[in-house]
Amino acid sequence: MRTIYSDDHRLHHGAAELYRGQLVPCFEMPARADQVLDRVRACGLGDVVAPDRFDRAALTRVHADDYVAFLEAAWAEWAALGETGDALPYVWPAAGLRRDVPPAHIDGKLGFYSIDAAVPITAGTWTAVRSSADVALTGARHLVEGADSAFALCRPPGHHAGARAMGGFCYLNNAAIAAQYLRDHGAARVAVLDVDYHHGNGTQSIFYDRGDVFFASLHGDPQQEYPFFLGHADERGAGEGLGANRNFPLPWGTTGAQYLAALDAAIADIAAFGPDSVVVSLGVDTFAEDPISHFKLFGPDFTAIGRRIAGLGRPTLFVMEGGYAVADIGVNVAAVLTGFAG
Ligand code: 5XA
Ligand code: ZN
Repeated sequence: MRTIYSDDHRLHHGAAELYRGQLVPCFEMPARADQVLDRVRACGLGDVVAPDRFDRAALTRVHADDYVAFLEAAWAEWAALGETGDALPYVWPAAGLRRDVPPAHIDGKLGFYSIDAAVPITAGTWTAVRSSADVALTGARHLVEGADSAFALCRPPGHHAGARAMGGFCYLNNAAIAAQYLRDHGAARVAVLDVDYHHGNGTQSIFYDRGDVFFASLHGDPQQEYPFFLGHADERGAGEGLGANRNFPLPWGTTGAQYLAALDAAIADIAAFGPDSVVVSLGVDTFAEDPISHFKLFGPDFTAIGRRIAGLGRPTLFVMEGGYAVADIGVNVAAVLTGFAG
């Protein structure tokens, strides 16, 4: 299996995030991708290749044009204020406030185009974000060209980013962009399977009313876990997408066996949908020692996840999402990929 990777990810390194009332170093850091790359190389998974460059139009197939324009210009607008630290939102158009008038000031734009404050924008963020999407698109192109699998080592991650909002360390939704690319290049039906610890709210919302892209997610129950406001079991899709969305909210403390039972159900749904290709939002923050998560998965469980996904027998693109136990992230990601590759 080929890995697609770009050093550009290093250009994005937020200084701090708000976590339980304190400013702490960002959990989402460059060392994560370095660890994964090292392990992928060490285990001989396959070639590591650089991404191709794709047109902006590939991004606006799933993201609103004004949102992409905001991301492109955000750092310049922030720096024009004389600021040198990270740009962060601090005010949001919640219930009772107007959403129909996008603000002109960067402080207002940051809140208008975000769901939370876990999205620092630095001088290099847009370059890294754009490259991360190119990494996913290149992986999708490999599938279109006949590969049976590819690993897009994306950073920053993407599954919390909606059509018009960033959040949870995510700016562009790499998995959704890749799924749309597959749809646009011959796949009539695509399934996105999200095995990150957190619900992929962005991916769900992008495809919620579509019957051509099935979305299944296993995640911490939003009653007790981020992103809190999406990811319940009764969200089954809308309109033409009714029945093409499946959530498996799981409680804190979920073990490998419990997780794999839910995964079997998700995979059965995907098999019944009959996708031409599968995109996996691959987060390993389900690991028992992850610092911000509460599941109890260990190494063999990750191998089992890969094996079960392989059982679908479909061309599969793995897209890197979360995982913050930095010393173990590479081993856990490699376990999924080698489990898949057999
Ligand atoms: O998959 N999403 C994440 O790992 C980020 C969660 C951010 C919580 N503040
Ligand atoms: Zn996550």
